[in-house]
Amino acid sequence: QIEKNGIGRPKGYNVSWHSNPDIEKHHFGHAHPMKPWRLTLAKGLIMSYGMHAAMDTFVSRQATREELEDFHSDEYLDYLKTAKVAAPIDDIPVDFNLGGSDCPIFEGLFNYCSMYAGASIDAARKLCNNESDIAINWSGGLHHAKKAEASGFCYVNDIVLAILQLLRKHPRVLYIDIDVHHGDGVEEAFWSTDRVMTLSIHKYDGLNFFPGTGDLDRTGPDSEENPGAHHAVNVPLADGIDDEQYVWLFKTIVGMCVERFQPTAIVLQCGADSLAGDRLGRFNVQVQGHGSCVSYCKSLNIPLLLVGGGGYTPRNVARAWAHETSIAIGCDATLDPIIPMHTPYRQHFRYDTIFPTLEQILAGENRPNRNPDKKIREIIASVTEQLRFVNC
Ligand code: TV1
Ligand code: CA
Ligand code: ZN
Repeated sequence: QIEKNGIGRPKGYNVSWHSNPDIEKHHFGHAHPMKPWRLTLAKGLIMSYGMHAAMDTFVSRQATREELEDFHSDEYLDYLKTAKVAAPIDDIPVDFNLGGSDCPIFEGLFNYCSMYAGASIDAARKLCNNESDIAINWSGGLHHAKKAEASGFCYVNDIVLAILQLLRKHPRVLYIDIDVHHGDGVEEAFWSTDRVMTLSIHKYDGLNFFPGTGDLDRTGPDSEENPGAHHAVNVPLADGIDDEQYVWLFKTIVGMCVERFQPTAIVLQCGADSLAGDRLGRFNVQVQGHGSCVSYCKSLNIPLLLVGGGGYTPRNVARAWAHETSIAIGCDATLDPIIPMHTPYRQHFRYDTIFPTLEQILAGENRPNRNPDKKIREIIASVTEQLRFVNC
């Protein structure tokens, strides 16, 4: 293989980047928080640092109907494919939960869904073939979609489809979800198997915050006869958690899950709505802390699939996913934190660094930390107890 130029790509360590500019052009509609355009911003930043030269880059393709049917029902896919754009009617129940304000029907919807799913499937296959050590799809990570239902801005569950690919080669897959929302769709899909352990860290208030599930005692099916028992790990948090607590919690819990479950592949959903200053999120995690979760997973030396997810303040989404790309390829220590002058849309970043201070990010807004250390220790104790029942 031709030696790549640029930024110190270690020999024999392959990172693949799966994306397609077609995905970025779709619009969910006026005022909708999900903006596929954030992927353009992230890609511009990744490329202005020259990071694409250190990866195998692939223009992803649409998932085939057959591939989508690995998880989704025929009737749902038919409807998704033929659904016509109509005037939005807020919060009126609609077929397959399509067409409301969260999951609108927009121009090119089916194309959008099959493209981001195709990228995650391709990425998973690269890991199965041992052609990549880390595979990345920032357009994926849409963790709420169900077998026959759209939910929370997600229509097709690319994560479930990717994990199903990994399970062809891998006996055990660990799914980790750092999006601020509960990864309910992935959890539900693998609820009854002991070949996938799901771990989601999220805001949970038992009531209002979407999707309203993911309490600590939701650990899997109740029956001990069911192989999925104890294989769902949920970490509910309150507003304002900071880097120090989040990274401590992440490393402790992921470390324990890896030790007990011995995964042979890991999927990390890097939802960037857990960052401070997110339009929908409630945490005070910074780009550095978010990235530490990626570093930790990389350090385990287990095939790793990185997908995107939520993230509703585009400049911070781009910062996080560019930083995490640099961690994947191992050039993070050499990146200049000052955003390169020739970066497209550079003015959108507001501050010219990848790592703005918390004060800069919050711009006067105050979000007190409602997570006492004692509460974090209780969560760790509870998960420790749960994992005693996991044996592989
Ligand atoms: C159109 C225009 C849609 C403005 C949706 C925030 C909007 C939201 C909008 C919104 C919004 C949600 C609910 C309420 C359930 C509904 C990608 C009873 C300012 C992975 C999905 C959150 C998160 C859905 C997705 C949530 C992900 N929050 N403005 N909608 N109904 N939906 O609460 O996990 O990040 O907010
Ligand atoms: Ca989560
Ligand atoms: Zn989210």
